[in-house]
Parts: sequence; structure tokens; C-alpha cells
Amino acid sequence: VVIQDLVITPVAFHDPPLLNVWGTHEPLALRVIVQLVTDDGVVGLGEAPGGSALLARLLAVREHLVGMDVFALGRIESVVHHALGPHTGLGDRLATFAPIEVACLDAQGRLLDRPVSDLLGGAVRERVDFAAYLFYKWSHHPDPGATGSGPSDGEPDAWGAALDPDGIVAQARLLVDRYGFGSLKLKGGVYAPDIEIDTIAALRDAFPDHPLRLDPNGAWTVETSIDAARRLSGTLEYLEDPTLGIEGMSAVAAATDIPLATNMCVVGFDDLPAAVRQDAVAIVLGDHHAWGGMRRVVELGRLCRTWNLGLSMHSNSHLGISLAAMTHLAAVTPTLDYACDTHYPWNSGDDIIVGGPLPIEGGSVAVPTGAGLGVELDEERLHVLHEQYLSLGGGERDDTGYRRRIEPGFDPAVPRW
Ligand code: GKR
Ligand code: MG
Repeated sequence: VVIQDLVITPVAFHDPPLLNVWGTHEPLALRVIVQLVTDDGVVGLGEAPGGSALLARLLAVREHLVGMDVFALGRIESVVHHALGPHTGLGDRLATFAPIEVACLDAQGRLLDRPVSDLLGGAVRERVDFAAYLFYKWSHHPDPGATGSGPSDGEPDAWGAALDPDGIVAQARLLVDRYGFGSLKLKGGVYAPDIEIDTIAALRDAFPDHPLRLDPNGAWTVETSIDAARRLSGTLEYLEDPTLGIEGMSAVAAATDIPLATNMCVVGFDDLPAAVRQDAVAIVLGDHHAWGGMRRVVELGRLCRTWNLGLSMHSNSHLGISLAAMTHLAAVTPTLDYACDTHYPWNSGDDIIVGGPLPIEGGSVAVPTGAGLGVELDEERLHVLHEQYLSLGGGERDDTGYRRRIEPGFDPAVPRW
């Protein structure tokens, strides 16, 4: 069965004004949908982060894949690397291959009538736990074009504002009530450490039994991180990327008993030796979109076990094809026993799969048992989300530019505290 075509569709979907260290999420988040058409008529699905660079790379490799056996993943991978050439960085080549690998695995599963988890060695769990991903957020998106108008001057969105510890506790309550999440992750790096530490304390009081995580995305110096870790001791399951770089993380790790996790200083296999040598992290957050596909994250799981590192899963704004892939991947990776990150609840159902969003119940997602990824593309929704993308006139994610519409002096530089 050979690849006949690769249909690449950029899409945009609604996202609330979530705050992070770089700025604020814009009203529309970007993704790319891959439909891999085989000569058998079977179509495999993949999903990748948006942005013009990755879109251009996917379009550039498309013609090189036509005529290739959909089961020849090793060869397909080398054709992608070759087509992009050595002037394209390894990370960018891997990110280009990732959605193609997922689409091939989906097509293979459909052809064999087996779920993708079976192709990856078989699920070791029937459900995959996810964490509630808490964000400080504005009450609503500012009026487009109304530069300088405050984000609190209009009707709040369905989530409301979360600008302090109480707001985050209320948000956590909503997510836990609605989805049954059993773990909570707070996106930090937004306010001064004192406020974020108070927020963790408020979450601890409100949810005494929920494991808690905090992720300041490298916003803190080593010194600030060590001081914050001392104050956070005993409250966190892990502290994610308090500071940037393996050296810095290693200095923090040596001074705290809180396990450190990362999706910033270990972003590929090449980073592992130094991280292990310097004892910089206890947990790596894998992400098949960034690491070069699902099979490589399964390998990462084995490597982590060898070095006695934990494995968790990173997420960015995404749709249901990615959630299905993340769920299959976590299901087959025995050592991935932390609740995975997901931004999925923030989509408010603006998805492209038939039947609407995959249900999150009891804080977990059932591993799909249908053929392939187990989700079907809703062509009409794909069209709507593509139109939303076109309405932007192309575009890149620009959290900093968006924040500056409200806070013109906002500086995204880190470390900030
Ligand atoms: O979407 O705001 C966001 C997140 O902060 C994302 O950009 C990060 O990549 O979730 C991510 C993380 O764990 O660092
Ligand atoms: Mg992170």
C-alpha cells in the first residue's frame, strides 16, 4: 500500500487569553492537519503545531513521499531528513516527520483493523490520566483593534478571569468538577514568585490530595529557584523548568528535594547525556510532536528507565487527533506514569473530529479501540477551522505581541525574577 498524496491543511481554533511567560494566547491557536492518502483509499491522520515554517517544510517533503510504502517508516523518516537537508536543524526535521509518522501509523492501523497502540507494542493501560492545566488568564479577549483597552472591560468568557490565587482555585474547581482531573499543573512564570507560591499554597489547601506541579518556563534565576523550591518543599509532585539550561537546573536540583522536570532543557536525545551527568532533572516531559514521533517517545521511555528518570508528557494547544495520538502513546509506555499535560479542555469544543471532543472523564481518556488512532476527521469542521486560519491571513503565534496590546511595555526576556 503506497502513499498517493499528503493533504496538508493549516487550521486555527478558538483559545482563551491564557497568560504565560512570553505573553498571552491569541484568540485563535494554529495547527496543521495532515491527511495521508493511500492508493488503497485509506486516509491516515496527523496533527502538528501551526506556523508558517513547519507548514512550508511539510509542503516541501510532500512530493518525496508519494509512491512510498506506508509501512516503510524507517525509509520515510530518512526521506524526510534528506528532503529537508542538513541546513534544516535536526529538531525541525524531527518535528516535520512527527505528524507524517502519526498519519502512517493511523493508516497502517486502519489497513490492519488494529488500534495504533497495538502497532506500538500494545497498550499497558486502558485509560490514560491527564492533569488539569491551570493558567492565569484574562476574563476575555480584548476587543480587536482596541489597543490599550483593558481585558477586564467586557463580558467574561465561560472560564472567567484568573488573576490571583483565588481565581486559580476557582478555575481548578471548574476543571476538576467538569473532567474529574486528579492532578493539577499551574503554568507559572507570569507573576512574581511570591504570588505563584501563594497560588500553590491555595491549591494545596483547596485540593489536599491532588498532586501539584508548577511550571515557570525558565522565568527564575538559579538563586530565585532555590529560594522558591525551599518554600515549596513538600507541596509539589515536581517543579518544571524553574530556570533555563542544564547547568542552572543542575544547580537547583542539588539544592532541593523537589524533583525537577523539563520540557525545555532536555528537548532531544542529544541532551540526555549532559542532563544525566549533571543530575539536572528527575523527570523528562516527552512530546511526540517535538521528539520526532511516537516511536521515539517510546524509546525515550526505555532510556529514562535505564537512567532512573521519570517520564511525563508535555502539551501545547492542540486538537483531537493529537489527543488521540498522545493517549495511544501514553498507553503503550509503561514508565509514563505521571498524568499527562493537555491543553485540550481550553478548546471549548472547537475540534475537527467526528462527534466533537474526545471525552475526558475521571481525569482520564479511554484509549481508543477503533482502527488506527480511532478518530475520524469531520470534513465540515476542518473546512470551518481552515477558514478561521485564512481569516488571519496566514500568521504565526505571537503571544508577546498580543500581550503588548494591553501592556505595551511587556518584556518577555527571562530570567525575569
Ligand atoms: O501554551 O502557554 C502555553 C504553554 O506555556 C506552552 O507554550 C508550553 O510549551 O505548556 C508548555 C510547557 O509545558 O512548557
Ligand atoms: Mg513546561
